[in-house]
Amino acid sequence: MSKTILRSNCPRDCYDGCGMIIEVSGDGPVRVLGDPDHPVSRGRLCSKCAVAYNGVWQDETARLQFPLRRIGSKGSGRFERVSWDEATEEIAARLKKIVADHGADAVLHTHYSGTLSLIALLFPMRFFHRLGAAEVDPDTICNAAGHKAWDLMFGDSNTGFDPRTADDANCLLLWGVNPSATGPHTHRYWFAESPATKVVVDPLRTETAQCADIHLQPRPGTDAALAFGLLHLLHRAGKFDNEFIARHVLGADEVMPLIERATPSRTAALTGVPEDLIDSAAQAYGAGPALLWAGQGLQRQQRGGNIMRAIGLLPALTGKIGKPGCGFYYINDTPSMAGLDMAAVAGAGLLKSAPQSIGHMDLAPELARADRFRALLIWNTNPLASAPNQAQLRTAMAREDLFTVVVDCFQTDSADFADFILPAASFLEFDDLTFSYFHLNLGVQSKAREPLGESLPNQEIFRRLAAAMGYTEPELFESDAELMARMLDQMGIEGGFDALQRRGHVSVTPETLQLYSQLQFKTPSGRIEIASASAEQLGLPHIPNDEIDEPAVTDRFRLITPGSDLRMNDSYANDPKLAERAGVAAVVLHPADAGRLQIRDGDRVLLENEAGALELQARVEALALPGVLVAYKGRWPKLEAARANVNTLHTAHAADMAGSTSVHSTLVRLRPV
Ligand SMILES: Nc1nc2c(c(=O)[nH]1)N[C@H]1C(S)=C(S)[C@@H](COP(=O)(O)OP(=O)(O)OC[C@H]3O[C@@H](n4cnc5c(=O)[nH]c(N)nc54)[C@H](O)[C@@H]3O)O[C@H]1N2
Ligand SMILES: Nc1nc2c(c(=O)[nH]1)N[C@H]1C(S)=C(S)[C@@H](COP(=O)(O)OP(=O)(O)OC[C@H]3O[C@@H](n4cnc5c(=O)[nH]c(N)nc54)[C@H](O)[C@@H]3O)O[C@H]1N2
Ligand code: SF4
Ligand SMILES: [Mo]
Repeated sequence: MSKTILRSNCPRDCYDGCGMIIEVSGDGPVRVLGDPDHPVSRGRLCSKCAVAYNGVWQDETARLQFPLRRIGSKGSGRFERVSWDEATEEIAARLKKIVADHGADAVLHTHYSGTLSLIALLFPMRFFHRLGAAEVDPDTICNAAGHKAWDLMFGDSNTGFDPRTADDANCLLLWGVNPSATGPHTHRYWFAESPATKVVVDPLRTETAQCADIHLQPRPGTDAALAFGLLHLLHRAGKFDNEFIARHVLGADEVMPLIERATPSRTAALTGVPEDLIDSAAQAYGAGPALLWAGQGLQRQQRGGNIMRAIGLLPALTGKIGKPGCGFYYINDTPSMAGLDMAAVAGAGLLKSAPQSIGHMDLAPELARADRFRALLIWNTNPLASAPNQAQLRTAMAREDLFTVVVDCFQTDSADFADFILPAASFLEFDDLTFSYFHLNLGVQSKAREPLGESLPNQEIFRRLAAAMGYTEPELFESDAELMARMLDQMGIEGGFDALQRRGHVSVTPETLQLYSQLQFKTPSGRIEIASASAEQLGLPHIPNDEIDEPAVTDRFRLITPGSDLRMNDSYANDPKLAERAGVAAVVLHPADAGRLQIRDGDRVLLENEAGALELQARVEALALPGVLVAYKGRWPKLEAARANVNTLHTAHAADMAGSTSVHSTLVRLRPV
């Protein structure tokens, strides 16, 4: 049979945004490979997608294929097949009654980044805007504290540096980010191949840390003190840019006393990082053009916002901004940088008033209340795996009077609690556009096969729901073709979809962008605001400070639960090959702690705190410092013997800014079983 080759791009929530080629022969399964012409991925997919895209994503027994209506008790996973018309009509009838009886904000929806392909990500928002539903503030599960901190300081946290400017950098400083797992091609090529001096700050000896010239391994939550320690040495070495500070920075003098007291010995005592390493890192960062990459993992701390402000002082006071090889990065909102009006794609005009919003840290208790939310719509996310307070959330979602609809490609734990499950088509089954939030690339997503069973792309599902609700606004029914044409036009991509499909991807600009070269900042003063009146108005400190988290007391461990190279958040847990590779759920503990507690590799141990308890297998390894435990996120509770994952231990304490998660500050007790 003849084979067609299509170019496409990976729409997962990942720094890389890899190019793919898809071999299509006939109507059935397709073969998904890396695109050799893609500059980031250079012909390879990561190990998880190479398996899962040719595995569970195309497995008819694993994928949801038909709309389903619950017949068992909530959580039992028993459903019957219904038609799309039955499903959408019944859902609409229930929602209309709830809106009539209790108001539109009795309907809550929660969504995140299950797919980042632009239409499937944004179009469903039109439905919720029209409805006036309450929303779970999406970023509070991931990166809201960091956004808030740098919005206050730099006026923008969605524009960083252009990674291509690394060619001009002397130093790459990666702080609380682990691309060896979370952006594997960026790790392997952009980072590992760079001739710049590489500095990594991470309490774990990750592969990225191992590949660095200098690895600073602080106690978790002490990063602000470490930043001030580096600033102390940079100042002493005459590396502050006083002219830059005078013109573009507000409040530098106010942090000087903190910088002066941050001597190497004090910093070493607070952070656990040896003085000579602090000195080497300061020299590397001070030596010339340098890039600072602040991870999303970094700010998932009880003081995550302050930490982000403190490390933002490095470029601000050394003036390493707006010049080749200089800059700071948290997220690049690449589509907006290319000119896309994201708010318009999301139908912001349909909103009659600002929707009610709650944070993820409050989801479980808010859903537990019978008098607040009567309906819950879940799409592009799997909260029963990813959200805090798992046990309480499960109990709340079992509420018979909480009308629940889940839109997903797979029957997740969350889906088991639905009254209706609506099957979503996968990225292999419809055309769309993709982007990378690190590299400034936009890509095509190509339909390579028909949707499995009766599954439909998110956007079509919400068109049908809008029709069933009796809505008539044309925006709710705009076709993919119309949307696509306008999006390509706004982003200046010439030749339309077909031309993009032939090329696979485009860069926002052919030449390296020098971001912030105008040295204009979207803060109230137009300068970098170290001292921030806006922060004060929010009840936050006027300036960043050097405070650290208390070291965990002897019987408590700090539990870090970062991304694994075998999972994409909570996706792929149901791929048999990846599940086999991941093995049983484990917790890594330091040999010194293991010795003290007489725990051996392979022993069963119990982790416990006020949110819950979880039994795991001990792995004894010097991955983290003593007192720090590591267990990877990304398991489906329903596939575990304990019917729970690490978020059973996630206590939902909010970080210091934006009500965001502080999951890497979780404290637990540990004992042998
Ligand atoms: N302990 C701990 N917990 C964490 C974190 C941590 O570091 N530690 N990290 C947090 C972070 S950063 C995040 S972003 C969250 C992520 O948590 P989730 O949003 O729950 O994780 P994803 O795996 O991205 O899940 C998205 C769901 O979307 C589905 N999906 C994929 N494509 C489509 C589609 O086209 N349409 C629809 N409708 N669904 C689709 C997938 O099948 C999957 O079930 O987890 C958070 N939870
Ligand atoms: N393979 C894979 N890739 C992914 C994901 C995945 O689950 N799997 N998730 C995607 C998503 S949604 C996101 S948000 C990104 C996140 O990707 P990253 O920004 O890399 O975030 P994490 O993996 O949570 O954590 C990064 C590092 O922060 C470190 N860290 C924890 N506490 C501290 C601290 O106190 N100080 C310092 N300096 N470091 C600390 C952790 O040890 C970890 O190595 O990755 C995306 N890519
Ligand atoms: S998840 Fe990331 S590394 Fe894996 S194929 Fe997709 S973009 Fe590439
Ligand atoms: Mo995330």
